[in-house]
Amino acid sequence: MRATDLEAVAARLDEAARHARPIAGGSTGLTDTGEAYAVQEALVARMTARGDRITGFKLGFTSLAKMRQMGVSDLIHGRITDRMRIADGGRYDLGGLIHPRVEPEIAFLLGDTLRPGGDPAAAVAAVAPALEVIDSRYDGFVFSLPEVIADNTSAAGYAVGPWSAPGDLAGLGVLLELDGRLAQAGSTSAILGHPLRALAAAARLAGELPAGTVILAGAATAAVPLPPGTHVRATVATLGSVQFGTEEEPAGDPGPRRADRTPEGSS
Ligand code: 0L1
Ligand code: MG
Repeated sequence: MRATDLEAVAARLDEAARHARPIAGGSTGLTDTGEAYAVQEALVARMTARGDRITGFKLGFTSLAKMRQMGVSDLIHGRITDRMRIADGGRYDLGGLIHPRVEPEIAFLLGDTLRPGGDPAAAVAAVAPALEVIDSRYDGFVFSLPEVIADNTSAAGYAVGPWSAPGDLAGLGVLLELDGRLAQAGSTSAILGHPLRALAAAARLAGELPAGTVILAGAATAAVPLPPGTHVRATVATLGSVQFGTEEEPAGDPGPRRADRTPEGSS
């Protein structure tokens, strides 16, 4: 595809997100993952031009549960920004989202530059339980692999719980609860066999990630729909919990959806 066509796909996805109006999967003409990442870059550039600050990197489809749920078999990656951040214990307004889902994850905080082929454990300063909200900009979460890559891997929101010094992360139990009821249960081993492997993959895919980057390692379970008026909590054994409550959707036109998120560090 020509550069102008890739930019046009980025513009369509951006408008879909800002006005909560999904587009049809299969309508982008994307068939190549390299071109899809070029669209993602253009999409993220639109966000940063509006004032978003990139805070981290996310991996998707790192677990069999997620691959099966979405019918794909490749690891993908995207960007998270300060306006996607949800305060632990806070409220999260779903207004302006299309059809949000939530999934439990592990977050890493880099204390040192993470380089391809480097020792991922040595670069990690801290680890935390995390929740990711995904909100595909495609109708019904139906898309091809290049299309979900172009859509910044459905990134919409993320919450990070208390940071701990990194310990043994193998085989830790992961629970996702909605209003105190178990929605999903899994293990950190579902993330590529060990969450540190996700870090190695992130370094390979990103090239180099600087100290201070937050990395979402990917979901330990399938994602579940996130309704308004819900208390959601993820618990990872030994790491603790992260939680937030969702607000009722406001009536009427939701308007631009990224403009009203809490910037990182301000809550
Ligand atoms: O696992 C992820 O965070 C990537 C999600 C992309 C696919 C989806 O929308 O489920
Ligand atoms: Mg995820």
